[in-house]
Amino acid sequence: MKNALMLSGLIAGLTGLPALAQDGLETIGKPVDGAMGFQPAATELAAGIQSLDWLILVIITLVCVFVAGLMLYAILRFNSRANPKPASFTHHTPIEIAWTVLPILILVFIGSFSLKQLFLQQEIPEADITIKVTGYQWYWGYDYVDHEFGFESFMLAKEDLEANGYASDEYLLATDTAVVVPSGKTVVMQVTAADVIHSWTIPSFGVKQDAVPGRLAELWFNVDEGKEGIYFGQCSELCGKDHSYMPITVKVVTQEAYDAWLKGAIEEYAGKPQGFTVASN
Ligand SMILES: [Cu+2]
Repeated sequence: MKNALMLSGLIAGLTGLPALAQDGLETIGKPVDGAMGFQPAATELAAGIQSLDWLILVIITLVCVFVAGLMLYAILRFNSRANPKPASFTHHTPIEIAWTVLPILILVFIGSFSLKQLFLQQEIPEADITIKVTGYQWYWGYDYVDHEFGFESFMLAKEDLEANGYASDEYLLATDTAVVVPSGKTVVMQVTAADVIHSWTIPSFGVKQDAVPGRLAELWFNVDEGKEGIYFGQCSELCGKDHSYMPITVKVVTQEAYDAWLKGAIEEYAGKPQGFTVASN
């Protein structure tokens, strides 16, 4: 069965691009009805963001409980019936120092974790694969710059989902062509736009980057090995009337499946052969 799947993936990779490597790929990164919390983390970045979220959730819960407790205590202990003769002092230096220093310490503590995450996201490592993504009203264009080919990616209509191997609840998420990347490799996306500001994101990867016309921003991700599957995202910057209809589909495959897909894509889109290296490498 597995061999058959691999074979069909290989054939699909060599013959028709849209159906490529879809066979046997599980949909991992998509919103689920009624669910709370994050989509499953597929990268170190997403895992880091999610644990940071938990840490901050614990801290703000403690702060809220503490402040609410103080208020309750003040209401019960110092109302006019329980405390008919109120104290008349206006300043209390030790308390003022405490309520200044304590929040500073809490914020520095949070900052020491969140800055680490920010630097991890924003310091772009050396790329194994570079893909330029361009936002258009209302679709995405992808260029595999190492091999000098590119394609455009449009949302699939409801009636075309099944024929393309997607479930009916993947309407507004699935696209006719998908970004294909191998797991365990550093992918750098160069993000820009051709008309208005869009935003490229995959929640499960923990990445989101505004696509601004005339600017080239970068994001990176490296999907954990063993987490091959289909991941969805949606344009995340209001960009006009069809903003809701320019989703993002990323297929994460094994290195072998990627190589097979790349070979087909290079032929189909007349790109540079595999093994072609950019001058700077
Ligand atoms: Cu957009």
